[in-house]
Amino acid sequence: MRRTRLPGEQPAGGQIPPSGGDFPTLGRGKPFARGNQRSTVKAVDRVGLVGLPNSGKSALFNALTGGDAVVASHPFSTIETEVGVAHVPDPRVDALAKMSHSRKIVYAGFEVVDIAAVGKGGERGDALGGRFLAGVREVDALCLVLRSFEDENVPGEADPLAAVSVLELELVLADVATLEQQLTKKRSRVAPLDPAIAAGLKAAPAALKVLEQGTPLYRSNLNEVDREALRPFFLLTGKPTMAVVNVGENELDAGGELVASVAKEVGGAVDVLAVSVQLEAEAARLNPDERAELLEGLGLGQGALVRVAQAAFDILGKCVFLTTGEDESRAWIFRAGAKAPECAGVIHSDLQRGFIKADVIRWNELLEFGSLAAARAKGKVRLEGKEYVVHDGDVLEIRFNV
Ligand SMILES: Nc1nc2c(ncn2[C@@H]2O[C@H](COP(=O)(O)OP(=O)(O)OP(=O)(O)O)[C@@H](O)[C@H]2O)c(=O)[nH]1
Ligand SMILES: [Mg+2]
Repeated sequence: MRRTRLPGEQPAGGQIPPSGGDFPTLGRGKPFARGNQRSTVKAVDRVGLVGLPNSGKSALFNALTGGDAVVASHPFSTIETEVGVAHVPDPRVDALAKMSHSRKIVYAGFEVVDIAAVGKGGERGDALGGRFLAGVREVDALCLVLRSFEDENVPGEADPLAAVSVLELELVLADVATLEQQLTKKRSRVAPLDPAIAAGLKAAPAALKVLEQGTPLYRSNLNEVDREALRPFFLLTGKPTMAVVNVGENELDAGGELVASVAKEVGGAVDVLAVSVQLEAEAARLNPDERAELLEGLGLGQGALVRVAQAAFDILGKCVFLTTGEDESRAWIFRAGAKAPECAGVIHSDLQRGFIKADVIRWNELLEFGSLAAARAKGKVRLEGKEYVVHDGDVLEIRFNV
């Protein structure tokens, strides 16, 4: 039998096979790398940045991912969709890494997609409108980027509430079209329907009614059953959504009010954050000490990018379990409700195939004991089997045999 190593323990039997799937340390976007520890990212789902021209999507994209998408003051400067990886700073991983003296830290991550802007009426060509919708269809969650910063050199309005209604209208119209298409297809169909589609079509009229009033599904009172049934249609306003209000450097104090007014507009299901994208992007380029000094000096604490990354990861509805040792402390992403063998498979397929048991302890309990060995000596490490449903924040060590 083999198992993953305890912190500080010599490899017993064989080594865990390399897991792959790491992304290299990010270039400019390494605001969270620290000391001599290397930091890498494992990515999963995609969050798309959605907004009017010149709202700061590409600037936010660059700040989150360390990418170099074109940031320019002319509208519709983003034509091709850009994809980058953002990582999710996690104080639990940091604390475990400190405890285990880990050489490497790996945070959870997600992909960020810089989508072409949506325009009002005739402002955009059809090709660009098509690109916007295609971009939105491909992502798992949306982040609305709403411009509040004033800058006479950057054309466009600084009106977050007006931006919300334009964006919502565009997304709602696309969803109406999708549902109407599905209903028309159904009428002309003779063969029996796939049960999932049939269930979706049953929920379609209620959803259409909501959408036709201009309400996106994310802030409708459609019930859970109907929402679930609509999944096969990949509706745009059915995706989890958050919003970033891009505030000017001179507006930092008004962030709270702006957030409140936007939050009222988009409804409670949408997380809203105020971010001075330009400032954060500049800070992200500095070394960690200078960055901390700049952000602290402005009263921005650790900066808003951390909160944006955490909120984005949150709406994706994924959980993380943790592993820790001298080699690395790491957050592994899993689907809520997954059992121990499936989680073991996230580390490596061999661990799932040969899964025997998992040693499990809550991350904060482990910190209290200082090491797995100490926690085990006190009988605080649980030995769980194949039916164990893993929780967010569990520290796992897999016993396996292949
Ligand atoms: N003053 C100020 N300018 C900003 C801020 N964020 C972005 N900008 C500027 O606004 C312009 C547009 O920014 P982009 O990031 O290119 O905007 P975008 O939403 O990607 O624009 P499109 O790709 O054309 O849709 C650039 O000149 C940025 O430098 C901000 O927080 N403050
Ligand atoms: Mg852009």
